[in-house]
Amino acid sequence: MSENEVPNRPEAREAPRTHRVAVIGGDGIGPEVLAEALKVVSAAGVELSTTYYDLGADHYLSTGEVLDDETLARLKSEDAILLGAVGPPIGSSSVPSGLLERGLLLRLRFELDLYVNLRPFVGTPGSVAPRSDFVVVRENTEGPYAGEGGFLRKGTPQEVATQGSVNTRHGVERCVRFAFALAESRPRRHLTLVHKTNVLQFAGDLWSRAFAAVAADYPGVETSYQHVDAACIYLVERADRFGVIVTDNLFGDILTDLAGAITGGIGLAASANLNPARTTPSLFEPVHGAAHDIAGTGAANPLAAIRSAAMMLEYLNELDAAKRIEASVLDLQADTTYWSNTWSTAGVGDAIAERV
Ligand code: GGG
Repeated sequence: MSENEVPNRPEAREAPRTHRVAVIGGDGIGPEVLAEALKVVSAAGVELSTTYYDLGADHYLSTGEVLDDETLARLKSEDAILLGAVGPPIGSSSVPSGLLERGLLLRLRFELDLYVNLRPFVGTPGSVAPRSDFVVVRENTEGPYAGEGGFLRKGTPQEVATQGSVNTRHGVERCVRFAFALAESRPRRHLTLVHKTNVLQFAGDLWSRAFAAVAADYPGVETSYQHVDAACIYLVERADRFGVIVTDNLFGDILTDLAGAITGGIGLAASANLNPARTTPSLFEPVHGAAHDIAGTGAANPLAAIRSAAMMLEYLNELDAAKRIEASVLDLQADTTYWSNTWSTAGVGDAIAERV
């Protein structure tokens, strides 16, 4: 090769791969916050091959089905799933309560074995916990969400309702192991188990023993334990003490709404429903729900959806784009006018897209 010849580098590089992403806007503000998330992904230079899945309340009302097997099979063939929000307006008489959440969101978590629900929180200026930087690892396929229970003598004055909490050694241990590995990879190698072992003596005992057993494999990770009620107080008063929290499905659901509220608002809280073995697509969604009261008004904050999309890009190995989106979110939050509460959904999306 002569001195002036250009080496054949472009051909040597792998052609950029287009990621196949299922988009489930869902209900309420779901579709509008996802539109902003996808705008930002595109501005970050990542090409997605998106397929929109019309699922949620309207789909149920027109077809009588929440998620049919054929659609589930198509979803399983995607690289990742981006979901907005699921749930009918509160008090809706046309959709039975919880049908969509259980039939769509929980079914996807169970069928795709998305056993880790990862929810990162970084305190924003002016929030209750401005110096906090922690991650909650919520077990995502068991606990009271597994659907064990039923009614006896329903509709009579003597009726009984039971709701079991399913805790398998396999399910708990794999989630705890994920949390230890995550804690080990972070600068502050600290992991807190949150449960209610003093009262929930069976589930709590299994969680404690699984936690202790896995801890032996991670001598470099400092550990602690808190009852869930005490953890609520610590989150409000000293959230900067936490590094990684691992907890069961129900405690994790509740704690992460609180975590969102103390770090800048639920409109910022992102999540990844992960199958760490990658045998099925993982699912990314803002922690907030459908918020029907503000749907269509332009008042919904799309940052949680945008940050969830960044988590999806990280999962898809688009690390540079994911980092630029996260940095742009922090940059916008440093702009004092952002906190004036007058930004529209599209305005926030545009501001992030420009920065990215
Ligand atoms: N994007 C989150 C969403 O739609 N949440 C509705 C809900 O009720 N989720 C319950 C859960 O996360 O377990």
